[in-house]
Amino acid sequence: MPVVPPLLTRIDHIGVACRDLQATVGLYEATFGLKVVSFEVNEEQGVREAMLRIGGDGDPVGGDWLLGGGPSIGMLPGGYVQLLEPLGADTPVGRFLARRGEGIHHVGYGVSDIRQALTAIGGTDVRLLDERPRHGSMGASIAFLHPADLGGVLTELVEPPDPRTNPHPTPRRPE
Ligand code: KFV
Ligand code: CO
Repeated sequence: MPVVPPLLTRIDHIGVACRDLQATVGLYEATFGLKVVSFEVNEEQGVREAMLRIGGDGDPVGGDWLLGGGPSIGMLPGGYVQLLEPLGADTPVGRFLARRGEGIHHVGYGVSDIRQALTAIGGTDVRLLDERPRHGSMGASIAFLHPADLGGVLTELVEPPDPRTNPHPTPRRPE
């Protein structure tokens, strides 16, 4: 077996398909006390979406946890719940809702270099849905891998933006 260097740095987010974004945001806020850190419409992906930060009081750093001499940035606790409402029926999330109903749509994993990760994974039997990175939430670069090649799990790679150049007002990482 070839030795594969570790590509995934953390769980970035769980993508959840829903029919009514505002109602589902309200459910997550009321049930878990989560806070929305970003609302975006992504026309290319056909979604209206909200990111809710886990593991902090809306604080992208993750509260006091790091201050206790915890792990490196790549091992931050938390991550996000990404709530996804389709912009139309003929979109990935629209088709998913019609076929399967509401529920977990994909898992997003952090990578430190998405182009390098795509090159590495492109050399395996797992199909790339995106050969090149695309625009994702909060300034991230993202790319999807085919669920049929990964045990039925639609998988997203997420490279957070460089905080020095990220135009988004809500940083995903400590600066
Ligand atoms: N998970 C697992 N299987 C899925 C799936 C999912 N989310 N969506 C579809 N499938 C399966 C489906 O059950 C069917 O399997 C097959 O894929 C084709 O279904 O065994 P079966 O029954 O043949 P279709 O034709 O209904 O699906 P279609 O949408 O045309 O294509 C599926 C897929 C995965 C290729 C497509 O949805 C895709 O390219 N998705 C990547 C883009 C995406 O999902 N964007 C929305 C999220 S945007 C986001 O997360 C952002 C912006 N962000 O920053 O994080
Ligand atoms: Co996502």
